[in-house]
Amino acid sequence: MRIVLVVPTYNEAENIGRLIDVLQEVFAKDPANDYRLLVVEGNSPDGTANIVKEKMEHFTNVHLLMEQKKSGLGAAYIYGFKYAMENMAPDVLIEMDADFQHDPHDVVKMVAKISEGYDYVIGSRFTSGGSIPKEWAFYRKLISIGGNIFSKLVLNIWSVNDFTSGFKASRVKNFAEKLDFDSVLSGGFAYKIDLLYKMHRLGAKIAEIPIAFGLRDRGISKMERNNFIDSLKVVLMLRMYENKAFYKFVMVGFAGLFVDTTLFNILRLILPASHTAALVSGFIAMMTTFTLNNFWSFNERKIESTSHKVLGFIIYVASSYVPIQIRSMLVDYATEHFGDTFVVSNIAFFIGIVFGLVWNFTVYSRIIWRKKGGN
Ligand SMILES: Nc1nc2c(ncn2[C@@H]2O[C@H](COP(=O)(O)OP(=O)(O)OP(=O)(O)O)[C@@H](O)[C@H]2O)c(=O)[nH]1
Ligand SMILES: [Mg+2]
Repeated sequence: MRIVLVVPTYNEAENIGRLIDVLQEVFAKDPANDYRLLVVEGNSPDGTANIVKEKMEHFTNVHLLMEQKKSGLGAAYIYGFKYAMENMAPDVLIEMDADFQHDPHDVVKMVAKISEGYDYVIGSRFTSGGSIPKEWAFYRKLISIGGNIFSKLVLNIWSVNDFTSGFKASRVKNFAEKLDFDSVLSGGFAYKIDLLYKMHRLGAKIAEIPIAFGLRDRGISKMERNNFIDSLKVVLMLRMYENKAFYKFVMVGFAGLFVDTTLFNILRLILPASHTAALVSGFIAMMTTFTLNNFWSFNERKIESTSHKVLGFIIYVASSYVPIQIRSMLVDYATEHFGDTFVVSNIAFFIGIVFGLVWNFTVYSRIIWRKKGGN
């Protein structure tokens, strides 16, 4: 496989030369694969680029991509990924920092995981065996650990423990090549969460390998002060986009109601008994909403095969019955205890509807149209 390591640098003159040397030793240990290094240089004033150029005279697998100016970590990586995919024909893209916080020797382990069949390998600080520097200030530990738990809960991705690791390998075919880089929500640090989310959505098989995240070896940190807020914003925005399916599902519900009442009133005139009309219109309305949900609300997770559609529809009908039954029990209970008035029965009815919305959406999004790729 051809592996391209993308390493962004800004004022890493003290680290980059040594990193290139160490990487060459690492690459030599895995001769079955063809490793290339692409340095994305933020036009550092400290001469980082010159050191890279010197190394390029000795090592033909080192490439330099110059940015006009420093424009953030996410921007640098995306520039590098795009360039690599357009010009270097990679099978695997690896992202790694230049300051030795990521152990270059772990690169080979990541590539081995990709060879095993994983599509996205995360060097994880929060999986068993991984670690963050004990020297970090309490608040940095808190933000890092808390932020990861928060991301996991809000984004509902249970197979990942480290959402902000900067050490990752991505399979290009079917995955990195399909990433929509233009819609990445952050040019800074939080691009990591966004790309991870997108890979997960693409159905990538994800593996974490434990890494000990060190202290930066030399040079100064470029960590932006707003990383935390930026990340929080990205996590919440991703979740909101996810909820687009929910708004569509509610609209489909209204369409269903419309079909149901219209058909009922037409059929009532044609069919001998009104209850038959109600049954038929209800069934057709359900088929309509099922189809609309399949092709619109959950279009990214569309059910294609007929057998799966039939099975999906059976679950759909069965599960839709649950909130209807509960709603009727609620109305019963409320009217018995608080009086059979318009207000009481309608409040109970409304609570039942809200429960039904949550119930149905949960069953639809978690069971019938569940995401591919686990979780
Ligand atoms: N091209 C480019 N590289 C950057 C930019 N910001 C950071 N980098 C590089 O990206 C990598 C990660 O940045 P760091 O400053 O180490 O961030 P960090 O690891 O979160 O923080 P520390 O723990 O303090 O090192 C390093 O190799 C930096 O040189 C940027 O705006 N442009
Ligand atoms: Mg660093």
